[in-house]
Amino acid sequence: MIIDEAKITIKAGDGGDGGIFFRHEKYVPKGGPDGGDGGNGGNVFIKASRHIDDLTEYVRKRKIFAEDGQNGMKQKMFGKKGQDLILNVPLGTQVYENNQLLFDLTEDEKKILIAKGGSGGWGNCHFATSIKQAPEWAKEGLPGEKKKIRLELKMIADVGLVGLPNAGKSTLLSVISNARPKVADYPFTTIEPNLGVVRAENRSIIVADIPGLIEGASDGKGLGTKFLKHIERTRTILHLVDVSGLDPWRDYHTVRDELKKFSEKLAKKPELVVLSKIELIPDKEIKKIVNKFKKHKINTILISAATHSGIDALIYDIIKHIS
Ligand SMILES: Nc1nc2c(ncn2[C@@H]2O[C@H](COP(=O)(O)OP(=O)(O)OP(=O)(O)O)[C@@H](O)[C@H]2O)c(=O)[nH]1
Ligand SMILES: [Mg+2]
Repeated sequence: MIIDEAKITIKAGDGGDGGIFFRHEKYVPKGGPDGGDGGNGGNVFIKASRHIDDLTEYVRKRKIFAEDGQNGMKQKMFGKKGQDLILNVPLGTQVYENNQLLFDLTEDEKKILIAKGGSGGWGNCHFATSIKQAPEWAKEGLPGEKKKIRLELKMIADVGLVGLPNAGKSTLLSVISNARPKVADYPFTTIEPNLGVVRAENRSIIVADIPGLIEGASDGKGLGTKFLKHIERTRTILHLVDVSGLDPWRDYHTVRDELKKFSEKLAKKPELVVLSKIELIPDKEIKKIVNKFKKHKINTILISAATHSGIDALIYDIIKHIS
């Protein structure tokens, strides 16, 4: 299962306290102050990596603390700095605090500072004055930042497949990409999103296959619309309509309505309409369906994943569309 959300508490390290020490010299009971500074606390960073698939790690480990800085020592020795922590997260992770988006990690290897370590306090060696030559105080280290954050993974695919259950989305993904999703003759075969990479014309295009939508999905029917968030950031929607269904034109609108209800932004995305399973019905019938779409100024692409008819042309269209 893909874990696409995690709530964690992170805390940067506290700064070490400044040291209070005095030089020990022969015949001088209390030499000058020589307490060193405390070390800074370790910072917490978040780093995006395309080699990480999901947020599982942060569901198991909910509290993450960076190391504290050590206290200052005698002979003006600095306390050791606390070690920084780097949390590796999948590419496409968003970081929220109090439901406000802080960072959107869409760039591989990008590293952001999420909690700053506290500064170490000054040792008493800084506080000697001509009047007070043996100060018995130093500064305490400052606390490290603490935050409760929510990590949310939003995949970044180029193309998102949508359609009713059984439209043939997963079959198409298995034909055009390296992915081998489960395919079967019943609705909701796909219950988790699948990603596949299509390689063509020296390009790699990431295609996301998500569970089918049904009427009322936005009210929670079927598997609901929660998976649509995974294709909110794709450049193009590929809308698959099964021509062997009772009323493909209506099926098309059922899905469109759910997309609109989910988000205007998603509904406004460029869409390629693909009529699938064309080997199942006579050409005459297909022509009628194509004309119906055409009347409403919607161009369609015809394919059969079973016979591979139209597949190369479809891949070409996808490349043209996202270039
Ligand atoms: N005849 C024919 N059958 C197809 C074609 N493409 C897919 N199918 C069949 O249609 C059924 C559903 O295919 P899937 O790829 O699982 O459909 P899906 O859209 O991913 O369905 P969900 O995951 O349930 O949303 C399977 O039995 C496929 O074998 C096609 O081009 N021709
Ligand atoms: Mg499927």
